Amino acid sequence: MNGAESLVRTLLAGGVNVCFTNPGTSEMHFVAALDKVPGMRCVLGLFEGVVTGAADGYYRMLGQPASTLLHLGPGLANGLANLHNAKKANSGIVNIVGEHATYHIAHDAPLTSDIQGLAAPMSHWLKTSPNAASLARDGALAIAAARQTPGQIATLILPADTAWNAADGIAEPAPDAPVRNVSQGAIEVAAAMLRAGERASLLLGGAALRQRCLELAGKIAAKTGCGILTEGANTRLERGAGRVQVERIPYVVDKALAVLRAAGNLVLVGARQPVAFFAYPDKPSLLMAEGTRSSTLAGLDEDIEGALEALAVELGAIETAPAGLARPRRPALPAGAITPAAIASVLGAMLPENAIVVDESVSTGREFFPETAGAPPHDWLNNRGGSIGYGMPVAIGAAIACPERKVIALEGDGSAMYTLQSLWTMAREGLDITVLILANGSYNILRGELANVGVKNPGPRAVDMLSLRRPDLDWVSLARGMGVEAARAKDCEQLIKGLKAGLRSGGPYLIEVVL
Ligand SMILES: Cc1ncc(C[n+]2csc(CCOP(=O)(O)OP(=O)(O)O)c2C)c(N)n1
Repeated sequence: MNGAESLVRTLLAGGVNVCFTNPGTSEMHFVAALDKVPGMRCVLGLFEGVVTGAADGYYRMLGQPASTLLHLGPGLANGLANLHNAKKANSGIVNIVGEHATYHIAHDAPLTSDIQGLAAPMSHWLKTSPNAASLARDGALAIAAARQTPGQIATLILPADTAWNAADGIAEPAPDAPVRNVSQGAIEVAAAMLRAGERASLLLGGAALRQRCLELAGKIAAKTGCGILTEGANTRLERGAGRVQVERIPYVVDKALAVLRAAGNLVLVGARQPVAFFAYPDKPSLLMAEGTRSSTLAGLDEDIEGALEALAVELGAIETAPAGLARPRRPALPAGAITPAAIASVLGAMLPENAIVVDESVSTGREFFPETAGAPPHDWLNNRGGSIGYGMPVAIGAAIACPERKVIALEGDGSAMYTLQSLWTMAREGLDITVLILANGSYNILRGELANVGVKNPGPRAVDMLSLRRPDLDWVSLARGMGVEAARAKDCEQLIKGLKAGLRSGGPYLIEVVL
């Protein structure tokens, strides 16, 4: 077998059986090996941001890394923004990047570049495999790195001759290391903070946002009266009827400061001290209120569920009924003009049980939570890295990870344009994804940001840089042009009809929601 085949077989032996790809000449032996070895699901993306974002969504839902296959430095560079988002979401990815044959690099051919230099900032683990005999072992190291807790971006650079030369066989990744338990000291400090009689809150992130952990947090809240908070954007939040609700720290700094003033001291569980998304003149970067303290119960690399369980035991809360359970509630279906509030009601009324909501709704979606809190249990995924264009690719990965579940992608029209090639992959793979394009014809959030950073009375040229008009985007045509059925909704009745059609279709469907 050649190196490429040894790598593909190593990936499969290591449980990596999906490859999101956009290949080129230097990866042709790898592509040929995909054909030769059964068991790898290969998914083509027509832009590398689709590929890396899909691998992110896949990990978020399964907790298992997928692999990518990208074409040299430029292919990697196209995928970096969503690799950045995946890194911030702690998603494990075996990120494979082709490279020229080792002896060709010295000649500075057109596609030669510093791939390691490009990859390093977005990778936790990075290696260029030196020869075909090493490739399987390096692949196994990459898998083991990606499978760490939390997940890691493991970038393996694959010179073409390592793929085509003869290899010895496959390699097996080291078994997953057990996740570290938190210290008794951390549990006692957290318990003391919650018992102290001062106002306190749990700030949850990462695995702490899964149902069992939320239930434990709810028990602790019922016993101690503490609040339960999360960061504004999360990798995967399990919510809906019967689950413990959490309050998100708002994006807008003044609102965030008010929430944190009310929250008091913070017990951090899979989360860090909260920071503002951006700096603004005369506003703080760190959001914790003056005079409050924080203690870390568990980091993302520790056993978060075990830590919450131990804290609940320490506080005598383990048998307590959890506080803050969301009661089942479906809002009434609205009629007439489409507003952000009306969209929230439609979602609350129609979210199917077990749906996966990928939220890139930006300014339109700020108030989607209250109206959807009592919908049947579902997952809510946000952009952890702030680089827009994450939503539709992540929806692809989630749909491939969970083919039995309905995926709903809520997309600002500006954000959706970054990775609209995703629609083609959705059509080709027949993925059960309903995309709502929130078509306000602008980078609406940035209008507010212009004021927030202190720009008064912006002129027409500045305002024009935040407009998506001239020409208007025709999302129905864009979707149909990529094989995705689509409808335009100009009022709530049309939105409801479109959402019904999309959810019933079992495949990809796009609704242009005209705001
Ligand atoms: C890669 C990248 N480029 C630019 C930005 C800056 N940015 C943040 S939000 C935004 C506009 C989002 O527009 P849209 O998705 O239509 O949502 P809206 O603001 O209209 O609610 C831009 C350009 C970014 N976050 N990431």
